[in-house]
Amino acid sequence: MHIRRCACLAPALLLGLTCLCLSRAGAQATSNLLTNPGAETGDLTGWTVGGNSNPGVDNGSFDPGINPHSGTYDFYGHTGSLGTLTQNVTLVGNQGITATEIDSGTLLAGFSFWEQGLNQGTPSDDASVTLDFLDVGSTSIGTFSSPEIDSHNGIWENYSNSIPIPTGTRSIDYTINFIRHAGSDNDSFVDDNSLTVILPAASAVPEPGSYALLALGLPLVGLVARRRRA
Ligand SMILES: [Ca+2]
Repeated sequence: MHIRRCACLAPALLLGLTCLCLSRAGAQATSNLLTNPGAETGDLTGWTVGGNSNPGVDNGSFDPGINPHSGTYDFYGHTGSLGTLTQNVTLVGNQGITATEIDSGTLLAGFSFWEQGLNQGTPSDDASVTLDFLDVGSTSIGTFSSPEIDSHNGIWENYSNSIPIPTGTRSIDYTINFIRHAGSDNDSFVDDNSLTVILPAASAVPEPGSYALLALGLPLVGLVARRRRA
């Protein structure tokens, strides 16, 4: 994994010359694996359009008063009953994620997004996010969808969750679903998407580099012991 925390054990016997780095001593996560997660490129870079509403990027002009959650742009549904934006994220080799780690069955997919819609009563146009876990042949082996987030009182609402990554997963399709409930326009907006891979603390194991350090340290232990005897 890309982010590592080291718990350095520096017993006096080793005179501080080495340490055993227990990687993953606590829960840790990759950084955001999504490209253009908050539409700040000003276009749909990284995203594939689906559905019938032709979702796109907005700068606060589609529905005056609904401005991006952060930055200059957000994603919106446009016009039609359903629009989707999908991004496929390859896992193996991405920020150090390995197939072995995935197939241990201990990794989690953490995801988060913000939603706001035009106030057209309950329900108003809203949005959800679906995670589709794909195997090496890009066949779906598991899926999870958030509930529809329907925030239509002038504020953005966040949804976040962590889902176990099925053994055999090699990539994840992250899909934003813009869902129309009123009128002809699809007035749902999404911003600041995040997808991370999390390794829970319970699965912390020394990694190969730690064994190398340990191997380096053991002769030093013997050297110090011999000097003490002398
Ligand atoms: Ca944004």
